[in-house]
Amino acid sequence: MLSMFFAPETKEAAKAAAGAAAPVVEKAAAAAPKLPPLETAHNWALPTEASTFARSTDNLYLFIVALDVFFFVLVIGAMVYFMWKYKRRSEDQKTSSITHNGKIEFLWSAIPAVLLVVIFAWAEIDYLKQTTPPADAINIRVVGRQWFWTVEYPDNPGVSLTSNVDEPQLTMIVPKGRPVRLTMTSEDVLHSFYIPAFRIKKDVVPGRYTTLWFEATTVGEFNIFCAEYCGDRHSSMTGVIKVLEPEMYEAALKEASKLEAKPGEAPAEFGRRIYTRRGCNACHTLDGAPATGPSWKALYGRQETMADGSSLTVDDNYITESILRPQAKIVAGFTGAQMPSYQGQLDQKQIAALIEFIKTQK
Ligand code: HEC
Ligand SMILES: [Cu+2]
Repeated sequence: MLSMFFAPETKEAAKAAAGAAAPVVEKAAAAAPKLPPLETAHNWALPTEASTFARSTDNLYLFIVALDVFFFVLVIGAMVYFMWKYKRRSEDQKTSSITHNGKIEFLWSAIPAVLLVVIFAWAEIDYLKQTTPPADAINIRVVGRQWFWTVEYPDNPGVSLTSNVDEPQLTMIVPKGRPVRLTMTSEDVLHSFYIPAFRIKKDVVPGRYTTLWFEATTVGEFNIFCAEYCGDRHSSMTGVIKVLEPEMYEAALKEASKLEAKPGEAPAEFGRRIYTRRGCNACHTLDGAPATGPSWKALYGRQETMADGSSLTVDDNYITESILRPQAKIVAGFTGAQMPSYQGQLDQKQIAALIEFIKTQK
């Protein structure tokens, strides 16, 4: 688990080790932002404080640590002192009869009780703040899937960002100094949405909506993690949240979710970018190994057997249908419910580029 604190280094090492075996990952890495380091703000080795909740959460945490240290020294110190003071001095020394001391017993019950109430009240005040999003918060929807996040902005229709299982990539953009409210759900198993620098974390549950809110205070890039073990590639369910000055927010949002062919870019190359940017690679490999979905190796033109026993030749129409209405025909050996529909999320040009990319996977 410690390795997450050294994410950038281990990523580099992993990439070097993987070598030429992962050409797609190499390509994606050039465009994708690196996982930002979990810099420490001070000597307590806590992550950067980048939201309005961070300081008060840390203060409470440090208060509890300080109490622990104080009582540890007090109790262990008293024990060592009494061991020395009441050591048996001779063979025939007898222990005097012990009764009790009401005053001391009262104090060692009352003082911890008061301290516990202080901790409870402090935590409860913070908790209430953290569970009541302000009415003017920006709404963002988050969907967790094995093993990526999809982030959509209802106030900016069509803006959709996806994290990536092979490389951390830009997953969410928010303005500094404005409250943001997340409405979250899962399409498969339990996940947990976690931004350490903001000190927020909440379970993302299938069939239910959970909410979370925050206000970012620092411009920069911070990690998003999944904090609930959710299967094989749970540890790569990471993303990057970017905090911007408010005046740059809307434009950056449009720019980041724009997925258009660059001038002079071959359709297959553009298709490769969509494959990683939209998270198809979470379920479809290129090396022939089946994952959650069938591999795309030698997919185009092959005879595919469906779950109902029929068979067909994979062509442009079938691929388009698989992307827009995945439930229409289910490949034998796979579950229909797992592939999300990209109806309204991928346009004709993007689908054509995906088809061109699939054709190149011989
Ligand atoms: C959450 C996992 C998941 C993601 C993400 C996903 N798929 Fe799929 N996909 C599946 C599964 C499972 C199947 C097989 C079941 C079926 O046919 O619906 C499948 C089937 C397909 C097929 C038919 C493959 C065959 O062998 O006949 C195509 C084409 C396809 N997906 C394209 C895409 C594209 C393009 C994307 C990204 C924009 C994508 N998928 C993202 C899970 C996924
Ligand atoms: Cu997860």
